[in-house]
Amino acid sequence: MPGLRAPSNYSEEPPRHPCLKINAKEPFNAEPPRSALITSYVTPVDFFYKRNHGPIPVVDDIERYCFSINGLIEKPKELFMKDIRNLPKYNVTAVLQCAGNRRTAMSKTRTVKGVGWDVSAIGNAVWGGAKLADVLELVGIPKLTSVTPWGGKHVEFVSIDRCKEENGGPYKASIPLSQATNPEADVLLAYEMNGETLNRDHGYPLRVVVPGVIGARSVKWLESINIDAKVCQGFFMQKDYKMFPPSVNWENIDWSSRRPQMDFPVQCVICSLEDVNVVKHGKVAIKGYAVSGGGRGIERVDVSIDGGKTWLEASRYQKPGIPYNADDESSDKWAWVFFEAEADIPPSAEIVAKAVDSAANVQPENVEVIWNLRGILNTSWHRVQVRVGHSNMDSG
Ligand SMILES: Nc1nc2c(c(=O)[nH]1)N[C@H]1C(S)=C(S)[C@@H](COP(=O)(O)O)O[C@H]1N2
Ligand SMILES: [Mo]
Repeated sequence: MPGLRAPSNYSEEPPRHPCLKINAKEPFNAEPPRSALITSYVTPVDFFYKRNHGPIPVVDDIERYCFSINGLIEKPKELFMKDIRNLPKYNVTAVLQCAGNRRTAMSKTRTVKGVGWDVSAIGNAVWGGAKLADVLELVGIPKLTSVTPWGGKHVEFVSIDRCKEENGGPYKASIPLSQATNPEADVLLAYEMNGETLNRDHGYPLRVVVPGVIGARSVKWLESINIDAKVCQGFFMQKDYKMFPPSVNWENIDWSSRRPQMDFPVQCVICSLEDVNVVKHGKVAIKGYAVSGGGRGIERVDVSIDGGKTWLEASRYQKPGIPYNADDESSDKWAWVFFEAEADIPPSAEIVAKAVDSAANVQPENVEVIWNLRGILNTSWHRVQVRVGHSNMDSG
């Protein structure tokens, strides 16, 4: 492909910040410490989790870089960076969350398959780019289209990276055409992250950002777009990132029986405390992030210091000092909400947090009831243990 190249090994990886905890080296998968997440509403690029399935592509010549739009449309077209930059630019503050976030905790109940993640396979960034709805108009697909005259119903994004799951082929995924052509869905072809040119780890020169949907559908290093009658048949849509019940194991799994996961469910995590803490004083700050998929706001975050017997409501904000209100026009619809509470704890306490979204969806109490063999979507109540005692470590 002009200007964009996929290395076959890991000799051309970009530099990364040393604070990241590396969960897998090749392909590179890493997350920041949880305490780093709540230091800033907009996650700095260096601290933003990196989730890859192959070596990071290289741009040799940005002037020559282009991607094609093909499939069930009137006429295929090639688009260059200048064509995308010529369209109206939008900045959308949106969370990207890997479906595997909190997988390590799920695997403690029963083994699951996949890269282990603590609670930081998530970040909130300001993505800058063109709306996919505007891009698709360039090939004659009007806004709010659910099917093209040639029967196209899905928009497939194809990358250039080499993934072993695709037998050396590129990463790909699709979303419904109705979502892609809906300006309010804010699906972007992004070339900026937090006001800077997208870096290589996050998809330079151009990536898809699908707000409110698991990160797996936000394809990086875009090589082509395909308008298809069918949902993408790639590995990551058909043989991965599907939610199975706890009864399904590797012997009886039928991948075709389930839909590809799209929206993520309501989630919240305490980031001011590690899994096990020894604090000097009985007063602890309980702070973290809460977010829901599909653009649903966070209605409430409840915290408990007695393992969930009694609860108190945390305060919520996106901008420091301003209480969060999901109905407020100025709230960021696709972004996370920080929550905060302070509590006097007994000598030994289990601290719990659970969020409720605007559709009154609540997180499940236990990980066991949502256990699934791929270890995705662990949104169970987040629990940490705190003991008051003497130690050099003081997280209070
Ligand atoms: N081309 C390509 N796109 C990709 C991936 C990938 O491996 N290759 N990983 C996906 C997954 S599973 C996630 S969670 C997000 C991670 O994006 P990030 O690395 O920018 O945080 O990118 C998605 N897009
Ligand atoms: Mo992911």
